[in-house]
Amino acid sequence: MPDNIIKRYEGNPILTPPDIPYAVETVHNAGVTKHDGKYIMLFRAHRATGRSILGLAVSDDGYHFTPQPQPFMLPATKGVFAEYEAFGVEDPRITFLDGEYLITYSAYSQHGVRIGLARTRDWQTVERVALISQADMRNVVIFPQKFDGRYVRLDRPHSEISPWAIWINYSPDLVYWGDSRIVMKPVQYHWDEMKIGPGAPPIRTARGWLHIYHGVFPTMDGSIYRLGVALHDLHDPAKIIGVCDRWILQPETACEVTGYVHNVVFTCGAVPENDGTLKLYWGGADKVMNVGTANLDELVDLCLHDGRPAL
Ligand code: M1P
Repeated sequence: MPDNIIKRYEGNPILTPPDIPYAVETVHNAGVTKHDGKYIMLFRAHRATGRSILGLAVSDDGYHFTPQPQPFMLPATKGVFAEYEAFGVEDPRITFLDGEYLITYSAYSQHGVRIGLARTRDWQTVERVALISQADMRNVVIFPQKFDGRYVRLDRPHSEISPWAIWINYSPDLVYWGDSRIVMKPVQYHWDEMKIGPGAPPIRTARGWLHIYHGVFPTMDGSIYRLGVALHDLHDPAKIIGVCDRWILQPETACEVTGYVHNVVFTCGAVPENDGTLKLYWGGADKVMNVGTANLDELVDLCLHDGRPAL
C-alpha cells in the first residue's frame, strides 16, 4: 500500500491571498478544468467581511496560475439569486458537458445554504441558470456524461437524524432534480464518521467513475477534514462498486494544518491527464490552494482491493 498516494507538488501552496490583485483573506476550495489548452481555476475567496466570492486564475501547466484582475462571480444583486446569495457564494465545482462548463456553487443567505447552477462556454461571461436545491444542501457535483438521457449529480443534504451522507439525484433539464437515493454513508468510529461530502466531479476510468470525496472526524481539538475515494459503476452511477477504507490525503503540511480553519484538506476539482495521472487540487486549511498528482489506476485499485461497505 503506497503511503504517498497523492504526491504533493514541491511548490505548494500554488495560490495564496497576496497573489490576488483584489482584497481577499483566503483562496481555497477551487474547481479546476481545462479550456483551450489552459487550466482554469475557479476559487473561493473570503472577503474581510467573512463572506465569499469566486475568483478566476489561469495556467499553462496546472501549477503556475495567474489570477484575473477582477472577481469572476460576486453574489447576485438582482432577481431571485440576489435573495439567496446575500451571504456569499462558495465551493464551486466545474463539469464540462455538451460544449459548456456547468458550475455548481453554494449560495448562502438568511434562508440557509442551497445550490446555484451557472454556466459558461468561454470563461469570459457567465450565466446563472437556476437554484437547484432547497435549503440545507451543499457539495453538488455533476457527472460529465448523461445517463439514459438524464443529468446525474451527487449531493450532500444536511440531516440531524443520520450522519451527513452522499445522495444521487437525476434531472431531465438541469433545473428539476429527483429520483433521490442515498448511495454512501459515513462509517462509525472511522476517519469519516461525522460526515462525508462529494468533492471533485467524478472522473471516468475504464473500471468505473472515480469520485474523490471529503470525510470529517471530530476530535477534542476540532474536526479534521480528509479525502477519500469511491468507485461508481460506469453504467449505473447509483451503484458503488468500491470505497477505499483509508483516507488518501490528510492535513500534514503547515498550510494544511494552520489557516482560516485548521486541519482541512478539501477538494472541489481534479484534472485527469492523458498519461494516466491526475492533478488533484485542494484547499489547505480554508486559506490557500495546493496541487498534487496521483496515478488513476492506483486510486481505482484502492477502491476495489482495500474496500469497505458504501452503506
Ligand atoms: O471548513 C471546512 C469546510 O467546511 C464546509 O464543508 P462541509 O460541507 O463538509 O461542511 C464548507 O464550508 C467548506 O467550504 C469548508 O472547507
